[in-house]
Amino acid sequence: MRIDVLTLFPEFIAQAAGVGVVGRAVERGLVAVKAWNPREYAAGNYRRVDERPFGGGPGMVMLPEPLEACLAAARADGAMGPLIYLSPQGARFTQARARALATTPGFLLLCGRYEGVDERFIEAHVDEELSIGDYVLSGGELAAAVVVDAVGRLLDGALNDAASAAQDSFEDGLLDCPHYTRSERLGTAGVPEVLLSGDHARIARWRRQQALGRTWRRRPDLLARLALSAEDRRLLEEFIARQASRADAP
Ligand code: 9WO
Repeated sequence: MRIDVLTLFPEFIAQAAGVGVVGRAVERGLVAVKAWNPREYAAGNYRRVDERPFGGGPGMVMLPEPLEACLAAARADGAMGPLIYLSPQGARFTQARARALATTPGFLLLCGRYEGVDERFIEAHVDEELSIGDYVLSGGELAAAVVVDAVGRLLDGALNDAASAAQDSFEDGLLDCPHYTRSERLGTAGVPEVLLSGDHARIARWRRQQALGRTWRRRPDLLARLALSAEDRRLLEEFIARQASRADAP
């Protein structure tokens, strides 16, 4: 797959795609991440990429011409797939959207700066607008890095253990269960006894119950969208009953 990013800060994207699981996916040739700087396609000695908005007001707007030339260069180089603009006005980027993008040959990400991008460029060239959450950043680069990371780690062969991806939070619509490692005691806090039992079926049931219970407690909106199996409902009811009987239940 290839991901092409239009950004005034290409080194930001190179950093994000150079470390960890996604960095390894790049090394393994599973994904190529290429950044394109509209400034290199801007006219004149000053290479202006922004202008004052028509109608007045604070801030600046990204000029459409450098973006069009930059996009044309990326497409001519083989960039493929939809052009996605990262903005607070976009549809929410979800694990499901990450999963869908991971099955495609590629896509392009447009990072805005200043007050945003001239609307005519968006109408002419942008296929989709995505938001990673309800907050305003100083530019689209952090959001683009989030999309590159969430998609890159899903590519076949990116994670060393194929089972890891299947166990992710959200892959089954639930939050993750808690995890423990050495030491067996941390101050006065111990590890749940079941995890030391060696009984793998019991451990799997406990983890499933924790995932269900945490989702019920922290993200009831996620749980409401799921059709739980009879066994899941039993595990969740047991979790709820147990926490109701605990004086220290949070
Ligand atoms: C800047 C600004 C300056 C003066 C007056 C009004 C202003 N509005 C903005 C603004 O919203 N700038 C955005 C910065 C323009 C598009 C790129 N930027 C951005 C993307 N901020 N936050 C995102 C983003 C992207 C995806 N998900 C969440 C947030």
